[in-house]
Amino acid sequence: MRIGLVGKPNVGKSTTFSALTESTVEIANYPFTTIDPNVGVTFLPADAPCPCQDLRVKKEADGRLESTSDTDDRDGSLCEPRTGSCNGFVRSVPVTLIDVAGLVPGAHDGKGRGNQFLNDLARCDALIQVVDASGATDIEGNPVGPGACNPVDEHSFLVEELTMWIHGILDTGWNRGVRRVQAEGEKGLVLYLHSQLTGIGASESMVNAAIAAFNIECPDPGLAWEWDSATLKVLSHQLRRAIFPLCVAANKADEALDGAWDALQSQVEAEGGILLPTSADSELALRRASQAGFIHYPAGAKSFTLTEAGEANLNDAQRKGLTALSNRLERLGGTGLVELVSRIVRERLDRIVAYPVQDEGHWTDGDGRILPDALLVGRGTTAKGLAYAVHSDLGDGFIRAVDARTGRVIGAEHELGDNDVVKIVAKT
Ligand SMILES: Nc1nc2c(ncn2[C@@H]2O[C@H](COP(=O)(O)OP(=O)(O)OP(=O)(O)O)[C@@H](O)[C@H]2O)c(=O)[nH]1
Ligand SMILES: [Mg+2]
Repeated sequence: MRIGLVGKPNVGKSTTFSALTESTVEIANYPFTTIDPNVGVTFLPADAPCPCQDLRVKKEADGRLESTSDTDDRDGSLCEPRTGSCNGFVRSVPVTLIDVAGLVPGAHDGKGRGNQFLNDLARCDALIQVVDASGATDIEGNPVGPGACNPVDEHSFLVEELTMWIHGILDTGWNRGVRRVQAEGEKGLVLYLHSQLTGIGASESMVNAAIAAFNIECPDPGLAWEWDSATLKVLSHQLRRAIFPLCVAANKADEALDGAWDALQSQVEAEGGILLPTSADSELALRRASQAGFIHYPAGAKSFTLTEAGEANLNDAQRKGLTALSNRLERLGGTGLVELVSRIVRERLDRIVAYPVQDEGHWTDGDGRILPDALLVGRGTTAKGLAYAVHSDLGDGFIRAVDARTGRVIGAEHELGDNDVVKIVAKT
């Protein structure tokens, strides 16, 4: 599960990345602060309670475990996540984020940092465009003050650049490539497009969806190898929609005028995307205060409270800063970041969480670790698909699986449900 952060320079991509991955990267108020991509992992709270809740209920009923005490700092959670955490049965699941250099108009012609770095976004399941909702930076990211740019323009040019990136990949060798598959008709065209675009994460069903939309837009396009650049661009636009569904973080919402993102929101939602106002800066400050032990701020919460250490150690300036943050959170209804990524994963990408284990009785791995992994997989993923998601050897050697909740054997093609606990039996 990978999500890429894109947008013009100086909008807060790296701030978003740093806040969500709790890592330190370069952030500054000028364009092209980031050149090499940053890759990291963020953790999102799973929708359903961690299966360790069921395990606790079972163990307590069998008299093998005392009920949770008030002083339990994990609020009853029993699992031992290899990565992420689980408290009060709220399990966090990993999502990889990629933060790249800013994109400027004309990037496909080499402007700014060009668009070659977009290859770093290949194989992302979705892209988040970060826009500057405060409108204080121009289209190239220079901080020039209010009214410098508006989010709709930022979005339009980004869509154009992504389309031109795909166009650039197709344009090379189009004529020769398409002639070679002409005998196979539309099927040949799909296979050809798929082969050209697998490198950027296109699946055959994405290509099919794009061709269907293209056929409606261009009902009589003529022979494929004779398509001119404009026709190829229409196709590239539909391919962009299918391969990289765009959602938007209307960032710097803390400094934006009310309604600054309304027009863009309608546009993005009309295309099936999601736009939420965000304040990456606030999320970063809150995560840092939480890491320092001064506040309780569960990821994505709409408010925070001071810890005992916070009450005892914060100086006046820090208290003032936190009060200002608290007011911001109230006004914006949270910083929006975790909510945006969670909604993309759930609504746009339709992911479920599966828990692979080695011991179907104790729900542990080979080392006795309880529910060590929580994997986000696509709805419709089969038992064998999960085996491949864990490790290709496990997929190749797949024999059968066991639904650890019911103890029933399930076959390779069995579709998993959300929150399933699954043992995979494979040849080694
Ligand atoms: N007011 C406000 N400022 C923000 C917010 N998020 C980021 N900033 C500021 O915006 C500036 C740019 O942030 P970066 O995260 O470096 O932006 P970027 O998009 O990664 O920039 P490039 O790497 O140059 O493309 C910095 O001064 C941040 O502190 C926010 O939510 N609100
Ligand atoms: Mg950056």
